[in-house]
Amino acid sequence: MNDRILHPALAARVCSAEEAAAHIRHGQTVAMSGFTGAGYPKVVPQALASRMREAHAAGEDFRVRVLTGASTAPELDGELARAEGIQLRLPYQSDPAVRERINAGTLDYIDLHLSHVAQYTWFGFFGDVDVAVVEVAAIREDGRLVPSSSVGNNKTWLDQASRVILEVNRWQPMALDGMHDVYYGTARPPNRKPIPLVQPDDRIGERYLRVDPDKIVAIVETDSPDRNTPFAPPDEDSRRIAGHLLDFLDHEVRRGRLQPNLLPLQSGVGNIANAVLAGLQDGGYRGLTAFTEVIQDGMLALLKSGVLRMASATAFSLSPDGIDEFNREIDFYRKRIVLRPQEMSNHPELIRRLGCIAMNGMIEADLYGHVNSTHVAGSRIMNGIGGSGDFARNAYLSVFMSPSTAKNGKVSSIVPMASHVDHTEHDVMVLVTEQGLADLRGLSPKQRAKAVIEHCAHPDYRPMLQDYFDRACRDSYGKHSPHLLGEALAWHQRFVETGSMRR
Ligand code: 0RQ
Repeated sequence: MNDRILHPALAARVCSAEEAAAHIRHGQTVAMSGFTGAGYPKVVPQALASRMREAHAAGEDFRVRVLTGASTAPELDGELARAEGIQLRLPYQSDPAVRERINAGTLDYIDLHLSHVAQYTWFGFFGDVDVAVVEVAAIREDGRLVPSSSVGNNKTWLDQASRVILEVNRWQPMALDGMHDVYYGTARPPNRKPIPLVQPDDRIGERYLRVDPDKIVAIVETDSPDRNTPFAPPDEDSRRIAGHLLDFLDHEVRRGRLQPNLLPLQSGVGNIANAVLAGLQDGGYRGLTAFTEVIQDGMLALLKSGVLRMASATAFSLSPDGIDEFNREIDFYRKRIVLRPQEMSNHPELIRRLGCIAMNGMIEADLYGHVNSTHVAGSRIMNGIGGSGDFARNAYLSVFMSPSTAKNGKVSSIVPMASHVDHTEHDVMVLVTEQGLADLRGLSPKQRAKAVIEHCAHPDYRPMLQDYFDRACRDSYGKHSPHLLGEALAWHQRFVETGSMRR
């Protein structure tokens, strides 16, 4: 008896990855599990990529529309992109091969708020979902599924797809069982009811994913690890950014605008986010909570020390060392971590009601506080908006962070006018660079510009920005958010043409 596939009729549907991939055809919409490098299918996408290469060699077109939770890993995004097999991709991606093709104009990409993906699918905005390919830890006797290391949009994929392929991954620890909270109370308007989640640790749903067994056409057994890149130790800039932010949080507690154990934290991924988490370790806080998207290494350490009481997310995003630590101490973490569908982890109404502190990275910010998280020089996509917009617009405090320069100082992350706007001036409260922190709350546009130039801009660019702002205040068409349009865009065009924003 297979201890991971306990449903007798389903055990008979076990097959090879190649046989499973044969259920997918050109032009179909294929919804896959995966959120960061966690819980994505490991072998069916590779078998699909091989079939695509064979079809292309025979002169046939074979491309599919790929929907996921968020970014995945090379075995999924990388393989399918290199096989020229992705016609359209949504929502978040971070794979170099996918990014290259999007920016070359050969792969269509839709960047959208992560909380929107599930409901847009039920609303029919993306058309029919033909096949779901979902990784799970196990199939129970009753046919329900034990989710693996990410939940993402799996509930929606299993519900909406006409056919389902499951990968049962033996590498995923069975001790994950009990960590998930899959809420099935969602409905389409006008029949929606309030979501009964009041604290970040509340469990409001079910432990397992439901699926109609009749839709399952193939089950593939795997034993492959999740793949997330290890974090670099925080560099000097990240540590300084973290320091400014932690001083600000202390200040907010002293002013009585935050309680001593803060409010639920949301943290993006990456070097700076990790440095902020590392800084919290020594910040004197206890009993904090996180209501966020991903559990990264830094959060495990905070849970271990008791700085963090619990964390709610939709996925893990752990380095190999983090995975080892998690597996070693899984019983400890299981009591303190809840994994939810991303429509819940990123739900705007929950984020607003819980009062999250949102801390995300950015590519650039402009003088008035508009933030660009996604496009270099207004046209070249980096990753995508991810959950940053779900959180920024609805948070109690929305913070965006970046080093003040990029590309070895040739580019200023503070610009006169953002070359692309993901988060408007209405959604951005605090900007932080290694130079300092600009608290934009309650400031008019011109007051914001002064604070951003003074506190966030790099000294090499401060005079250029001040000069621009002074002349804009004098010559701008309107004096509410003064701009010299041609000149503002010329900063970005200079970078495109010379690789530098310097004059
Ligand atoms: O490019 O790798 O080619 O050198 O952007 O920049 O400094 O390594 O920073 O990894 O934190 O990423 C906004 C992209 C920052 C990320 C962004 C170039 C820079 C480098 C990466 P290279 P860094 P990070 C939760 C929330 C949106 C999603 C989000 C992101 C590369 O934070 O994707 O917040 N955010 N999700 O050189 C030109 C500039 C630049 C620049 C940076 N001003 N001009 N290039 N770069 N600034 C997570 C999820 O939703 C899953």
